[in-house]
Amino acid sequence: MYEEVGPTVSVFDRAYDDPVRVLDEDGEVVGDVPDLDDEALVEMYRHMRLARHFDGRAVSLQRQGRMGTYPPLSGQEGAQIGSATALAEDDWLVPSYREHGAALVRGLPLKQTLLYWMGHEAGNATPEDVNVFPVAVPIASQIPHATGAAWASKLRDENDAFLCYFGDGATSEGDFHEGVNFAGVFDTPTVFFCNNNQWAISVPRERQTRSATLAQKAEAYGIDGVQVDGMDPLAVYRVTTAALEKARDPETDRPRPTLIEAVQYRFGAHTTADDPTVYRDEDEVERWKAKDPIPRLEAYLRSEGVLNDERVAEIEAAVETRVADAIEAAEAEARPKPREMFEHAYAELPQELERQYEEFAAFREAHGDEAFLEE
Ligand SMILES: Cc1ncc(C[n+]2csc(CCOP(=O)(O)OP(=O)(O)O)c2C)c(N)n1
Repeated sequence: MYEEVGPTVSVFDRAYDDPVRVLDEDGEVVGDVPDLDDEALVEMYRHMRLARHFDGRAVSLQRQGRMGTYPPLSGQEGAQIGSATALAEDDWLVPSYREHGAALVRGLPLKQTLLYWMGHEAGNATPEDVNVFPVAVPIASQIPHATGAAWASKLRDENDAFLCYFGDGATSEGDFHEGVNFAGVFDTPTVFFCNNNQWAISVPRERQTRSATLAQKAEAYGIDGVQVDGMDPLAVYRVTTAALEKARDPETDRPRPTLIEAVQYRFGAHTTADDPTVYRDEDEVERWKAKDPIPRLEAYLRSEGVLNDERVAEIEAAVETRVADAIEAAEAEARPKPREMFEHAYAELPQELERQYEEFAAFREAHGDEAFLEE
């Protein structure tokens, strides 16, 4: 592979089907522990607990009719928090629609994520100082965006890296090929992070591609590809840190992109509009739940004397308060006006959207929708 990329190259110098691991399923050390101090490790654990609790509450809100469709992340906290923790302050995070955990590490307020899934256009307005791209629902569309933005950043000598997330299903899209190929040719500072959670809604990983691994797709683009145990947050941190360093690489002035395949599982439904019991067995879910990234990191931190019952209880209480406060703040916002659906994408509404709006307005009026008529 690429010899000039510096001391972290060893993490990429392995078979594509040999995932990098640091902790086993019981939290025992089986690989090189990354150089993180105790506070940073606790912060990682805190973020994972926060993401998990937020997720459970968000699903409940949707079930109670207090939120629209929501894509749960449980099971994927190790991949999200481990990778986002590796970002430097000025780096950029380019999410799909499930990266609520990664985004909170970057400082996106939980209220913002709630507003988005509650249907407020304001949920799309990322604060100026938060380097997170908007949610991308069209599968893989964010991949060429991440390549293009990274290329622009390189041309401006900004030395920032772009971490782009997508699922296993996204690797079958043309946008994946175009984005990663371009990155390889133009040496853009992009890290392509594939959350292989085994399912693209109801399509299993085996039906997605004949490739034995997704990591090996990197070979075709002339870049490094590496598999990591995506439910091992320390392994994910280690691999992403190495890839980001290689993406910035001011030493050689030659950034190189990387494709990371984080092998993991989504414990819940694809979204709250999906019922996974019709396409996957409970046994499979239970097998993966034994690899849960949260107890795994907790067991390690307890064995190192970094966490104890008291500290865990404190974190639990703080997490619950933070999520409750965010829900209260989001629900205090006035409900979005239906007209907002048609705004923001264009400075002036194109004729076709104007026609759709008129039709929609007539429908609402015919049904005596008072709230709508108040506008
Ligand atoms: C271009 C496009 N085609 C189809 C869809 C409908 N769709 C939404 S999610 C999804 C599956 C995505 O699976 P994957 O890429 O593995 O991501 P995951 O949600 O599992 O993280 C599909 C087909 C879409 N959003 N965009």
